[in-house]
This record gives sequence, structure tokens and C-alpha cells, in this order.
Amino acid sequence: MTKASKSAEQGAAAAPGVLSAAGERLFNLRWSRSQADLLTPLQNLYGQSSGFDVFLNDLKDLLLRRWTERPAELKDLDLQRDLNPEWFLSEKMIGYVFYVDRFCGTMKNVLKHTDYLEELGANYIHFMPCLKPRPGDSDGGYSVMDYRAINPELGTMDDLEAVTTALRQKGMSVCIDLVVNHTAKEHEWALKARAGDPYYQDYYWMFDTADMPNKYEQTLVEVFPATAPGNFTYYDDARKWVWTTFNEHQWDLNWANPHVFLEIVDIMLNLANRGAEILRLDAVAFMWKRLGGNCQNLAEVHDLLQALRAATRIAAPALIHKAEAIVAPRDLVPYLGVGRHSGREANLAYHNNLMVQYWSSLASRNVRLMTHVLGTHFPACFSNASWATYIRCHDDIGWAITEEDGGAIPFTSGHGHRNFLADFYAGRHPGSFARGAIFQENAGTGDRRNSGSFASLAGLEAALESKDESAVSTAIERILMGYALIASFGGLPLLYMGDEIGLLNDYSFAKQCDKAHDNRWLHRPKMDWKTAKRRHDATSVEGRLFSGMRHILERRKANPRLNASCATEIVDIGHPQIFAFKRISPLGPLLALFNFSESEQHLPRSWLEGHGLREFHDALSDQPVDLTRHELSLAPYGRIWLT
Ligand code: OTU
Repeated sequence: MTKASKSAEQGAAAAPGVLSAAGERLFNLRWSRSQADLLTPLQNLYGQSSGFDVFLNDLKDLLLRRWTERPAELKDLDLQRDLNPEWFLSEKMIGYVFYVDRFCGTMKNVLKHTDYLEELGANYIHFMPCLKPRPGDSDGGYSVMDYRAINPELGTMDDLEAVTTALRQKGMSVCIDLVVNHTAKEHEWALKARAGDPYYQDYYWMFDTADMPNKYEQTLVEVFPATAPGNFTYYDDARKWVWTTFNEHQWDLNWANPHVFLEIVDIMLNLANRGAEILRLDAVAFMWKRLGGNCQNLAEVHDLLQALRAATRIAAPALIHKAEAIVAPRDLVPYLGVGRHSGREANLAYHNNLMVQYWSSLASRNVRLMTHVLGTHFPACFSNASWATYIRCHDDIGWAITEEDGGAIPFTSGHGHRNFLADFYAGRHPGSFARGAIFQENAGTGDRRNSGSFASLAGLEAALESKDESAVSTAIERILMGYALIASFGGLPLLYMGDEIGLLNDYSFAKQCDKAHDNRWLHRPKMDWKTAKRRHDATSVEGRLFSGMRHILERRKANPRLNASCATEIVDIGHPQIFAFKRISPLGPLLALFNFSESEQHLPRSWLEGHGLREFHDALSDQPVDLTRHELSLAPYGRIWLT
């Protein structure tokens, strides 16, 4: 360690609340390093508003205050990550996502299950929304009434800090959901706004008449058309219309107001100083509004995300941001930083298009659309950023397949294919192996999404029901192929709790008054620790899934070619059932092949040699590949990582 960084570390290790000279120097170095990244977007966003200079001073004071109070152990982590800013791109990164109450009841109980997390090999632990939600239906915790308190049913902020500290010492980084687009209507800001306080009314989008809401509504989409139609709600007592993109109780924040920016930065740094190392920024696509469009993915959103990232990088460099934007391909890519935002926006973004294409190819037993979409719209890699890859999460599956992309494949139309997929994964289509449900059918547009757990959508529920052993095996192979896909595609793979032991749809939500209206609870089961115990029984379904998945994750960790900094090039091998991509590494290429069909598929040896492959080792099975018959064969749902 150099003298400078040693003294900086010593300085930075001063007691929280007192900033040593070295600590101040470190702050000033980081402030100047991030100056341009911070000022350019802020000037674009707020430069015209009066008091911009006061705003900048308030921001700097806030950053210095939060840096000053930041615990020494986290300041040390800051130094480590200043030296290794791409830590999260490592092939060693494995994410595990769960609702704390459904995994272990309370925040502190997480520490009773660290052996399970270690057995999974997980080192990125995402707690689904755990900040204090509104009472009753809180949209799964995405309707927050206090960002500085933990959901009392889970514990306290001190519990959070105890858990992040203990997990960090085991090499696990905690990710927290931060709902930045809206607050609950019970948030103190919303209560004051509703009571008529003009200062807080400017934290939201509030209108005296229906005139502007009606104008905006003309071009907006409805996220929850079945249960929360429209994007505005009128409150008699306040005599105001309020922008409510999601549920009525979720009030959209007015990010054009620089005070909102300051409030959220402070909330971010408070969580960072409690040990959060990743923040999942929810529904970021909606953060800026402008009349005449769908008010998603506007240029100002990317300035906001860059400025937020630059701000926290000054006062908590160890922290990274993950953007959640469930949008079409061309709108998704910018969240990882393009043009002037390159390397400066989110560090991670959900690759919802990879997820959609996995399910689409399983249903159609054809990878042409997947090869086209993933090979056309996405750069091979990003700067200081990558994908969060996943097959299932807590949300529905939205069939983000455009007319343009659907039309690029013969005999396919976007609309027709989306309908086919919605029917297929609701289990309504002949030949469907899936057990799922339709989510939020939009009577106006015909748009339909799906709910269902990984195992149930992949056919395991139906197979177990019919006691069809071969169908059970086939479903297990579909699931393991999905894990192999997200573990090698490029990015940080996220496993959703229960998928590792094949938990099926949980139909009990329909009897719970605050959940019955939202069938996404189908795929948010409680952890079944009794079932989990069978994970070591190699003959059980749980054992076959768990060991298969652990093997895939171990093979990922063993292969530097799968570092997210290695470019991903989709390869169109012209075989309708085999999806292929190359990972470009200084160690030589890795060619990943996936058979998206129930039947064996073959590739001639000559084709493989044409892609610069010689010794034909399978890095996934870690076995040499048998090519004596001058061809490579892939079993049903077979997958191979050729080097
Ligand atoms: C996100 O959802 C969360 O993941 C959902 O669980 C919340 O209901 C929602 O925001 C409101 O907080 O923001 O980018 O289709 O997939 O609304 C789109 C429902 C989102 C979610 C979609 C998504």
C-alpha cells in the first residue's frame, strides 16, 4: 500500500463524525475526480432554476456530512473499490434475491442462514424491499412511507447494519431496493403535500384541474390497467389531481425539483453508511415527465442516473447502482451508459430481453428471434457496467417483443407472438408444459403479461402433477439450461429464492386480502426449509436441481472468460434450435451453445473449427468433447461452454 493511500486510510479511519485532514483530502480528491460527471448532468437538469449555486453547495455539504459519518470499515472498502472499480464484473459474482420475510422471517434471521447462502456460492445478496412500507397492500414493498426505517415487521436499521456487517465479513455484498420514482401517499412529504403545504406539493406532480392530466394521459401507457387504470388520481380533500403511474397509493416524485434530488441522495448515502453496497433503483424509466410521449426513458432520466451515480461515488465509492427498467431493447441499452454517459450511469441493469427471449425460445422451440434480438440491439460489452442476468424475478414477465423484431422473423408477428407466449405460459396453449397465470390483461391494447415461478413455467409443476418422470427430467433440464445461460451470457447472474430447489407456484395469495388482486405473489413463495433439506438427496428433484445449479455456478467461477468485461458476441449458426454466443477473452474464445428443444441436435466438427476452436474442451462439464463422429451432439436442453 502506498504511503499516500496508507495515510489516507489512516486518516479515513478517524472516528465517524470527525474528519481528519487525510479524510478531508480524500473527499476533495473524489469531489474533483467526479466534478464533470456530476456537474454536466445537474446543469442540464437544474441549471436554469434559480438558486442552482445554493443547490450545489447544499449537495456538497450533504456529501461531506455523509462521508464524515461513514464507518471506517466502509471507508476501507471504498479504498479497495477505488483500486478495483470493476469488482462487480468478476466471474465470481453470484446474486441471490429474496423477500426477507419469505426467506427467514426477520432481518436478523438472515444470519441464521449464511451457511445456505455460502453453499449456493452467493456473494451478492438482494433483500427485496425492506424499507418501511405503507400499511396493507404496499405493492410488495414498493410503496415506501419511510426511507430511513426498516419495515418494523422485519426489524430496525441497526439490524440491517448488523446483517450487512456480518455478511460483508463473509464476502457477501448486500443489495437494497430503493424506490426512486414514487413514494407511498402515507410518506410524510405526501401527507404535507396533501395538507396543502406548497413546498412539499412541489415534490410531486399535482394539478388543480384535470386539464393537464388529461393531456398527459393521451400518450401514457397503463402499467396496471386491470387494477389501477389511468395514471392520475383525484383527491377531494386536497382538491388536487396527483400523478400515480402505478397504484393509487404510489405518488410519482417530481424529479424536476432539485430538492427531490437532494433528498434521495441523502437517503442513498444513509443506506450506504448502513452497509448497503448495491442499490436497485426501481422503475427508473418513469422518473422524468414531458407532455406528448409515454414519459419513459427520457434523456433527463439518464442525466439523473449519472448525477446520482457521481454523487454517491464521491461519498460512498464502494456503492454501485443497478437500474430497473423493464423496457424494449433500444430503450434498455442506455441505462448502462451510452455516449456521454458511457461508464457513468448505472453499473448494472436487468437484461429483461435475455429473460424474455429465453422463455420465448422455450415455447417456440426455436432460437431465431432470440438470435435476432440479442444479436441486433445490444453492444458486445459496456464500460464499467454490465447486465444483471436472470430468468425469473418477483415480477411478471412482460413480453417486450416489438413489431419490428417480430416482423424480422418469417411467419412471426410481434403481436401474434406475444399473444402466443401469454397463452403458452398461462398453460392455455396445446403443447404447453407451463403452469402460470395472465397478469394485467389490458382490454384496450390486448397486452397480457404472465406470472409464475421458474419451476412451474418450465413444466415441473405439470410434470409432478402427472407423475411423469421423463417430463420431470425434461423440466429440470430446462431450468438448468436457464441457469447455464445466465451464468455465462455476460453479467452478474441473479438467482431468485426457491428456484434452486424448484419451488412451485404458491396459490395461497388468492386467500390473502392484501395480495389476492396481484398474482405476482404466485412466484413469491415462502422458503420451504423442509423441502430445502432434500437438496443433498441426489435422487430428489430438489437435489438434482440444487447440485446441477451449484455445478454450473462453480464452473462459472472457475472461468475468467466469463468475467463481465469479456465481450459477448451472438453467433448466428443458422441452426433453428441451437442458440450460440462467443465470449471474447485474452485467454481465447469461449463458445456457448444451448439446445432449446426436447430433441438431440447436432453440429458438424467443421463448423466448430471454423470458429477457431481446436481442442474442444467443455468448460461446463470440464470434460473433453467427443468428436470422433466428426460432429458435436447436444442432448435435449443440452448446454456446452466450448473453449
Ligand atoms: C417495478 O416494476 C417493480 O419491480 C414492481 O414490483 C413494482 O410493482 C413497480 O416497479 C412499482 O414500484 O417499474 O420498469 O409490470 O414489472 O412495473 C417497469 C410490473 C417497472 C413491473 C413493472 C416494473
